[in-house]
Amino acid sequence: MDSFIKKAGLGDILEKVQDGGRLSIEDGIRLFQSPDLLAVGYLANIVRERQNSNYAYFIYNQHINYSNICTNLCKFCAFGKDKDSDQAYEMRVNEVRAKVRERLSEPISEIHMVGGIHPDLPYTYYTDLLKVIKEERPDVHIQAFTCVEIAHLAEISGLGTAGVLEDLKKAGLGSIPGGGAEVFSPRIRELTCEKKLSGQGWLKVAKTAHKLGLHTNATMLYGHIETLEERLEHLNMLRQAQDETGGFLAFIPLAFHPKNTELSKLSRTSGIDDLKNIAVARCFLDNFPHIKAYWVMIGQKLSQIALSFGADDVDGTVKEEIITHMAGAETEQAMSRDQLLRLIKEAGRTPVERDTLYNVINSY
Ligand code: V47
Repeated sequence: MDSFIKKAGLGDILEKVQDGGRLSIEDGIRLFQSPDLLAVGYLANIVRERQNSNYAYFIYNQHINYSNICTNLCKFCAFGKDKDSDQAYEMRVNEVRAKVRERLSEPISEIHMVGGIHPDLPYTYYTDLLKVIKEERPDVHIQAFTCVEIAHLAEISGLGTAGVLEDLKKAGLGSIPGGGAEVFSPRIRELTCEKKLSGQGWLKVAKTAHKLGLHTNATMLYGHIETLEERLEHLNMLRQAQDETGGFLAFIPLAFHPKNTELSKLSRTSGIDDLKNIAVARCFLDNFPHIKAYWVMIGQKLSQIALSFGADDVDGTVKEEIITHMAGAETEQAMSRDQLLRLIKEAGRTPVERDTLYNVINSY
């Protein structure tokens, strides 16, 4: 096996991976540039196996997008709408309550809730959302509000980042999802999402959350106008932040979907790039416990294959995914537990139903 990696010109990276050494930015770029996908996947699989043995995780979760009204209007996003758009929506708190009630008979352990940066909803709206969810489902873990939303709430509440996180925690917030990271590079942000919180700002919110005992995830939106160097810089900043706090649970590469966005002339990502993003992230982010292959974005079939390319998690049942579907995703909007079990078992992994913090709910 090792000779096949050496033949691919990746012998030195294999040694680092086997010895638990740290990859450089240049190593990461070489992996992306390697024409030998199987060699890159083999390396990622070594790291995955060391970190997560043969387990592959999924969660029984529900997504709620409380509003798509957004002042940022990023060029890569088809979900966010101006307040005056006829496609704009905003759920009342009781509508969110009803969404939770609708599915009380299902064994949902996590509610994943994000929205846009709304120009005028008051801060109490957000704490009320958390409270009504907890009233309906006291045991559910609420993973809500990206670091970008948290920065907005810190501003409108006047509480500051740490203050607002403490307050949201009291109202029922359990952890923070990984969205809004996009690509940290100021060049990319300037060109695609100039109004959005900066990369440094995003990292500051995540690190503050970690210091208060709140776990967060991290994402990278790839496959638009970013360079390989910018991808690796992004991963490097995440790895440094994780060295400082240890608070990230999972990294999720997000495949750009161009339809209905201002970047609609770009093509969709290829299967090779999707797998490479997972594999390179697995090799490079040696201090991240989990790499998620989000089936909504890369499809059920590719997320199954990703379990041999560094991923150890496929997200979950999801239900009612809107953000990617507005941008042309052709995947289903939900998967059942049985479908997830089959997907994982057929990939040769042992399925584990987890909660948000990766505690085991059921193993199979
Ligand atoms: O923040 C926006 C991205 C994110 C597009 O933390 C797009 O476990 C692709 O972050 N094509 C939302 N991506 C989704 C997200 C997420 C999903 C599942 C699990 C977790 C987690 C996080 O989607 C946004 C943005 O970065 N996005 N537009 C698009 N056209």
